[in-house]
Amino acid sequence: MKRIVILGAGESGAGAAVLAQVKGFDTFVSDTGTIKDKYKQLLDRYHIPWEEGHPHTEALVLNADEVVKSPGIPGDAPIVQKLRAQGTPVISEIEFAGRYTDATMICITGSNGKTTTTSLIYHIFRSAGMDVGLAGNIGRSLALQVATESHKYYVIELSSFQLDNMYQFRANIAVLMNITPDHLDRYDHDMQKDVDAKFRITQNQTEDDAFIFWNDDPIIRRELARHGLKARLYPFSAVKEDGAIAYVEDDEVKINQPIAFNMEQEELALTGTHNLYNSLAAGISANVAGIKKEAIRKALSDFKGVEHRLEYVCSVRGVRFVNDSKATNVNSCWYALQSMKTPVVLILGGKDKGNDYKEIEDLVRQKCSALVYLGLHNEKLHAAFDPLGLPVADVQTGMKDAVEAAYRLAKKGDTVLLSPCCASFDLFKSYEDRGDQFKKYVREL
Ligand code: UMA
Ligand code: ADP
Repeated sequence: MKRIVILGAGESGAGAAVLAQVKGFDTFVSDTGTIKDKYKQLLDRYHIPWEEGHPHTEALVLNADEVVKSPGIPGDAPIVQKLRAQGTPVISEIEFAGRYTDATMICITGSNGKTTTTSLIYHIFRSAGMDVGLAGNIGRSLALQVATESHKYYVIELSSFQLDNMYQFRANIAVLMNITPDHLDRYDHDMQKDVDAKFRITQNQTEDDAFIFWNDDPIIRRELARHGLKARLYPFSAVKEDGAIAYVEDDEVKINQPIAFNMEQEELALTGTHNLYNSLAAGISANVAGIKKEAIRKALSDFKGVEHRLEYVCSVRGVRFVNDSKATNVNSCWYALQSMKTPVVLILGGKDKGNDYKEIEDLVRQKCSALVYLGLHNEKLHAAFDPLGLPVADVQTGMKDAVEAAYRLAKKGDTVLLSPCCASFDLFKSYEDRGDQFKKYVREL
């Protein structure tokens, strides 16, 4: 019997283990940390053996015929290197799950906008009554769904980490939002490695498939010239321009292919330039899948947005508070600042992933009235922004103090924006925890 070993037993690994087990493989799960109770229960329910809390046991891992690696485990982890050296295939959960479904796969990647676009596409498909599953980096294992339910379509958010170990998987509709520096710590500070990972979303695509992408991204254009794709191309842009098949003209959103579609821009539920891109990408995906225009229009206009992404919290004595905790890189903060219509007190900082703050320097100068640095190590922020001469608060203690400092610095009519440019892991459990704490302390003001 073929032996499948799964490394990591989080959302991805536990789901892959269930799929391997129901497909009749000799399945084993190894996790160096502590497996969460809900995943232990899932593994036990399917009688899957597992280990936790110590380095992966080589005798139980290296005898695998194939290994499914959780995306959070780096490719240069010692056990992965050993597997590679002995020629054992190491694949991702998505690659594994893709073998056991013939559903139409709509896959979304990019540096920013993945979750919003994925959620919006899923919302359009659901509203249109399609049989659709939601999976991937958004927090739901594809493998578990393939093992336990079946759908005609899957909308899958893919991180670069998930794309890294995909080989045969084919996206019928692939969406690439943009490519900007992120996760450089995981790619040896070599951005091309991240670019190559993202472009893997197009590998194995045929003439019958669609590739939807932002026409104005210089890196995507450069890579397109290099790759010679077979898929039909659907470039979108904010404005009508050479090559773009979808854009805004005279306040109208227009998608010209495959079926002509239009709607008033002001009817879009999501605002801001970045969200226009997300709406265009979602609208094209639905159009390519053959969803009726009326259904697309309705769903693009009644979508409720996603928590922690430019989420309005409330106003306190004339100061608006906006939670953009998911802005974990500099580019997403750029779009947040660009969409602001009032002076901004910006709360930023956290675990730096190799950030270059030059990208937002002009916008900070134009839009910000004060800054709050929130992190255990704020030296880089001081070096980047203190020269602008804005009032600054340095907070190393946590969100309560950051919210109070921002409120003190804000004037009536200002917006306090949490858009940190950084990961959250120095002071918080996750970006959700950071955003939840922000909302809690704002409401206590
Ligand atoms: N572990 C090991 N060995 C190691 C390192 C970790 O065994 O060397 C174990 C940990 O103890 C833990 C498990 O691996 O129990 C966790 O695996 P994981 O980090 O891959 O996390 P999952 O819970 O499986 O979630 C993963 C994605 N996580 C990451 O890529 C870090 C989730 O994306 C995704 O939703 C989920 O699969 C389902 O597809 C999260 C994420 O942070 C949201 N993504 C990054 C991002 O969006 O920026 C890429
Ligand atoms: P991802 O899943 O790629 O991290 P999200 O949809 O969760 O993307 O959004 C992450 C952050 O990026 C949020 O702060 C959001 O305001 C911003 N953002 C959303 N869409 C885009 C886009 N198309 N381009 C740039 N920034 C975006």
